[in-house]
Amino acid sequence: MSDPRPRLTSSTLDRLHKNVGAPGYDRRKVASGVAHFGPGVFFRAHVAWHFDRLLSVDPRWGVSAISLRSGGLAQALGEQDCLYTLAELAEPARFQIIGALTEYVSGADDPARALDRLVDPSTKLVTLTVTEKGYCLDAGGALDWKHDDVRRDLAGGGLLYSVVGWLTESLWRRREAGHAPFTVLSCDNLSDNGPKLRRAVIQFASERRGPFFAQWIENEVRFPATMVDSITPATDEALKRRVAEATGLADEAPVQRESFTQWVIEDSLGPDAPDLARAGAILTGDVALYEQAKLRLLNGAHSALAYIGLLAGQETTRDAMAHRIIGPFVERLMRNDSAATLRAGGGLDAQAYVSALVERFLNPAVRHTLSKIASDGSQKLPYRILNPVRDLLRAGLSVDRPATVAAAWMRYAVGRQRAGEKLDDPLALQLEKIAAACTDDAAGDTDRFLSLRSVFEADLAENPRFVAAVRAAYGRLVGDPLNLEA
Ligand code: CS2
Repeated sequence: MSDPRPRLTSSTLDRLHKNVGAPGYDRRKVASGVAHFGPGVFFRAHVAWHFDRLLSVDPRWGVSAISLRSGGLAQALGEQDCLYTLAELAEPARFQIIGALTEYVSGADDPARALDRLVDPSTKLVTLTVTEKGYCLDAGGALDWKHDDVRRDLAGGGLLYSVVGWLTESLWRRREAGHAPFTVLSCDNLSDNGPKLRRAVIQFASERRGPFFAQWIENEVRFPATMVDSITPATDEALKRRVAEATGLADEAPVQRESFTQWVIEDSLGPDAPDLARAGAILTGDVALYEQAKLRLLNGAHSALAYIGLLAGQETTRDAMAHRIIGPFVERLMRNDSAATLRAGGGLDAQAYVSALVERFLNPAVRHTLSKIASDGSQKLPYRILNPVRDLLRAGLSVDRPATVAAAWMRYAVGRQRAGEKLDDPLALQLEKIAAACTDDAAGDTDRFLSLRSVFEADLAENPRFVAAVRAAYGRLVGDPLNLEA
């Protein structure tokens, strides 16, 4: 511990500086009604913040955080009574202590404790932020039976690895114990996240425990779709210093996010569910409308800024958005291409949405690194860029700009490989192999990448318009990373 200030704990809360928000409820009375998989920064800055608000009016909805891997924040949060600081990146910044976590359990190190929590009848809701790759789905969105974690969980060796394995096992035990199931709320950037997870769990449960149990899940368990949104840069040492100065207490697990936050939830949480509308969530029958706009406009633009920006030597989303060539290109991608693929009706003003995004990307208070967004491209591109490409092709519209983003991702992979830097992607090995074989010949190189069926399904990889557009864009980028349009 380098910071000389006292550590943030329940007993130091009275030493917080004025103007720092603290839990407005008695934490000793809080019960764990929620279990959460994937307690990374996004969860702590967004999902847990909503429950923190709810706890002021209803103490049943504290959150047990379960990490799927070892280590992580167990020690830091353990030493802080599971308290941490949220820095809201406005001008001026606001700081608030979040008290919604009741415990932090490493599912890998202490699986029995994690399972007990999931099976406990007081756990009514299981939320997840495990990123796209955490769902173990194939390119078509179905459960990937070849995935190592799925295979190991199917074999049933005792330990659990995949999210579908954890959910199936805990639902099985609840049913055996005569407890009602929990509701499962996926909070990741996947289109149709709830229904996709539901299908995967039902398929897995049928193989693992038989069709009768799968049928029980189908009839009894709710998997509402959700859309989550708040730009959440990673925690770094600068944030820790800033938080300690502003609050007067040292915190080893603070998080930061922009002020904007949105949680849209399908209005089918069932009885006995937290009243998340009271915490600021939007409950609606039409999550798809919000989710499509968010994935294609915000996340699509993010990936474009990341790959193109990194090729051109930029560091943050703000740098890339403010760049005289990249910014206007990404704005055209949003306004002309992605927006044209959004479902009509529903009252969403896509152009106003884009204008708000441009402001958010340019927010000087937010330092969001492109390298973080660039990770896991093989998992992100299909939702953000390739699904819109399908719609553009169907409508007979140009796919040049989204194809440029796909080509920039390929060039990014080649560049990392040549620089001897590892790719942060579940397909890193395959991508590095492809990148190593690349010679800067547009046709040969793009063919290699397009042969990755788990990213480019045959409908795209064999579509002459898409292939031609990717080749042309790749060829332009080889010569000049800013040569974005013909
Ligand atoms: C980003 C998202 O890292 C990424 O891929 O695009 O985390 C993005 O910041 C959030 O979805 C915003 O809500």
